Amino acid sequence: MTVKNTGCKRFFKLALALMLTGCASNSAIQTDAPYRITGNQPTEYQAQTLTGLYANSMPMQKFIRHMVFDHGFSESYLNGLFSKAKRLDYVIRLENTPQYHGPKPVHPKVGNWLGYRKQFITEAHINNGVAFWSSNADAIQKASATYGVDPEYIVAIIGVETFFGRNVGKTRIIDALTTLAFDTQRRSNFFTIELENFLLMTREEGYEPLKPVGSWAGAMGLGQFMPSSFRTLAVDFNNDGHRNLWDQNDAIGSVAHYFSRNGWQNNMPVAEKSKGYSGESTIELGANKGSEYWRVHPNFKVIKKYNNSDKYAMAVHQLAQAIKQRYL
Ligand SMILES: [Ca+2]
Repeated sequence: MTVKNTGCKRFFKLALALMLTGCASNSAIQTDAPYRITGNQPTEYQAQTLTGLYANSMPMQKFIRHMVFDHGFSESYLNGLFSKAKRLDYVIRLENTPQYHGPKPVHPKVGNWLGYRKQFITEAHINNGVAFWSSNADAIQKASATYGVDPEYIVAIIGVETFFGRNVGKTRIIDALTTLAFDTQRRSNFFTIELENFLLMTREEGYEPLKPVGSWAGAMGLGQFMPSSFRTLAVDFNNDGHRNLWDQNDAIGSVAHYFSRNGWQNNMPVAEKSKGYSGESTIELGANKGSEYWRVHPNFKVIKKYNNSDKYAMAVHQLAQAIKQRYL
């Protein structure tokens, strides 16, 4: 869906580091719910006035008024909370870097398709995908059956997004979204709405609002859901009463739900290689010499709903096929 971006260089370095250390278990994956609070919003944020880095921000003041009048938040709570928000220079830099541009945050366009492919169709991704599938076989089978989504695509999305939960991002979501909403121009409306959804999410789900971390663009958990998608599409798949996208089971169910709601057709083709351009359903991927042509099916467009890039969708497709071949 969603959006994310942690920056592929860092991703690649992490993947490389994991390969070198031979880490093939799921031990690095955080599966508990460290961000949850119980009861209502934390009271320690109460403040009469807005202080900190956003003390003089007119858009911030306007946003707080909106949250108070339209969603019934307490003004002193929001003053206290946003007095602790940080403006992150690296987030501004990433947002203003042309290679990250798109209707939503997307993966950076690193080189051509073959260069992009190399980052995700790796032995480490395939082996760790098989391991992730094996250790979550029941949840993946149940999600596939419940939502009618081929299991290998659930696994591959989580692999491409976060290397199976090992790279869920370290940026505080409230800082990322506050910075993007009030200190950047291009997609400030989009991110203001996501910040609104984030606050609603923390209230609805009982999350401590300064705790959740994720990508620089505000995407969370193993499937990197933006707050608006979290609210509408995340599911409590392990039936513990909470939606927690940092939990493997909930993430697996939520990714399958996302695909289902966006029109996935179970057991139907996604893409096949074509000799040349053959009509509207053909995509062209730039390779070293010439181009690759692929005939794509409706399911390919469903993957693009997750991240609006042909390269992204093709990487998910090829990783899914490679993992399936080794798993079965
Ligand atoms: Ca749950």
